[in-house]
Amino acid sequence: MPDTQLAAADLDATTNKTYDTIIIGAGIAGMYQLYRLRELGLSVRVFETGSGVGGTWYWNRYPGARFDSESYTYGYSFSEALLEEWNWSEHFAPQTETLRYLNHVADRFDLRRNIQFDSRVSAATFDETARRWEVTLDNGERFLTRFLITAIGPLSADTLPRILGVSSFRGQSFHTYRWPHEAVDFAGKRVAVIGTGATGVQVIQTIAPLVGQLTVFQRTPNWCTPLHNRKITEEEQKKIKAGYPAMFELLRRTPGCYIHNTDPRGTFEVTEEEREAFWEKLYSEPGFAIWMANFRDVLTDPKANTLFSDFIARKIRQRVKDPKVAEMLIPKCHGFGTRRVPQETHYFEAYNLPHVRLVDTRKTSIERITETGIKTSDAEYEFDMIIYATGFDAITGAFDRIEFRGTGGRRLKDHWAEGPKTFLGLMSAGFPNMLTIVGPHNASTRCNIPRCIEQNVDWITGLMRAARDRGITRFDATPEAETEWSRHIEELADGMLYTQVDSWATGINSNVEGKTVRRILQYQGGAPAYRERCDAVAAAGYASMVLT
Ligand code: NA7
Repeated sequence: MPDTQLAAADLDATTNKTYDTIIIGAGIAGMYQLYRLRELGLSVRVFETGSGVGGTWYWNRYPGARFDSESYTYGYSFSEALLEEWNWSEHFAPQTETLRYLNHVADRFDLRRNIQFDSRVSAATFDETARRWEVTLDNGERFLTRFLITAIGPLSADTLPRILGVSSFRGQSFHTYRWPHEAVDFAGKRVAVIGTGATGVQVIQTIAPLVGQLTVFQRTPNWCTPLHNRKITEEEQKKIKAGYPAMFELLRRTPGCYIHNTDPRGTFEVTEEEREAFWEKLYSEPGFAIWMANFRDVLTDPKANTLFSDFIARKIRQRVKDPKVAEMLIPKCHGFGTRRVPQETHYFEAYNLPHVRLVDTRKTSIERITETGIKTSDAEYEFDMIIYATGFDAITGAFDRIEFRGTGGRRLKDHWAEGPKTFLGLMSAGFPNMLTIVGPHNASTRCNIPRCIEQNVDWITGLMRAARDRGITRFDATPEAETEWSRHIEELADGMLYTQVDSWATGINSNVEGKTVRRILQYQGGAPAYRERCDAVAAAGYASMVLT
């Protein structure tokens, strides 16, 4: 690759743009990775598309955006002082508070001096001879680095619907991920929301009381359950702080690093009365208990899953006054928990408001966005605002948007064309010196994500330390290790009901060319088993990798 070598020499001679490590992304993962690598004494540069830190929490400023994980389980665990000084105000904090927290972390650990904001990485090419990456920003600036770490997020490649006329609408329109920094006024407005995933649910329940008229365009209903959020009292605050060590120890043992753990009983091992009482209790509990602490077979045994789905359907019928609307809101094509469970606060009651209406786009499809609103197969609606809560090209989409080229100029996008191929979800054979925090095949996308981010980062930091101490200038996963890990990922997902359902977790996105085939993108063995596998590789001197 003579061009690259020439370019590298040129950069070396004329600029001061060579680093030990470049990190792409200054969200929760990139910030923590930066902190750890600086401790090792490495020169590090972080490139961040946004104008501030926070990633997900920087971008998603839509009304109602908040945690579904208990706030105190979500914050970083690496600094006792940070844990001690930060007070979460609610059990499930809103986006504004989380962004404030991440800014506090950036200030406290003086992270900004190594972060270059407003800088989108467009390409990264491995130079085989020099054993390093050349990283290009979309303004053409180039940098060299021995190691490249992606911290680009699993849900950061937002997608607008592929509907005719999206750009022709003359009113206000927003994708939830690209929400403006300025306040948006809803008073008296005729508003459309397209999409009823976890994001759409948060938006709808929040703006329903504020708007003049709300029309929700729903293609697939989801099994939403109550969040039961509330303020943290002073007494609770003290208990949370005193309980941090025990809580983090618990989080290390649960499959998804949540404070909820699967109930060891099977659905049919208890009497009907016990079952109903247990499910009533779960329905009244905060957060994901209902998803994560349910009977052990609810997500694997179709009969158990149907029975529990019927329980939730009854709740929806009780809460939505119009029986026809209630039926529209009850999923018919997938069982509870086989897609991400949106957590709601008075979501179903929003549909009892006289100015809120629900349109089923499977019955009356959206034909086009017009200058003044939305035209479906049976009506034309006028709106002042359209909100696209239409989700993301998940997990691999952010990788596809950067031109990664490994050995022999091979594109990562091509290497992953039939689905991701990775070792530990942290690297891909033929892409040496590159590590993917929260990458595909990694436990983190089925996890209380900062917990798995910390695991990913700590493991990578161990590898970076070994590289520094042993003078390693190149590492790569072997193709055999990659094949074995990718097979392991498939095996773990075998028998899981979610693999039979279309969702972002199975790689489906109707708005992206080619994302129509379900794939196994996530590690399903649980975070503790994943951690053990990673630790074993490190303990064996990075077995299954070639280090030179
Ligand atoms: P999701 O969960 O992918 O939801 C996107 C929603 O948008 C979903 O209801 C889609 O319907 C709908 N959608 C997408 N394209 C269209 C078109 N063209 N027409 C009609 N409806 C459409 O994304 P979210 O942002 O809600 O959540 C992502 C994750 O962020 C979430 O799981 C949390 O972990 C945080 P579909 O279901 O595809 O029929």
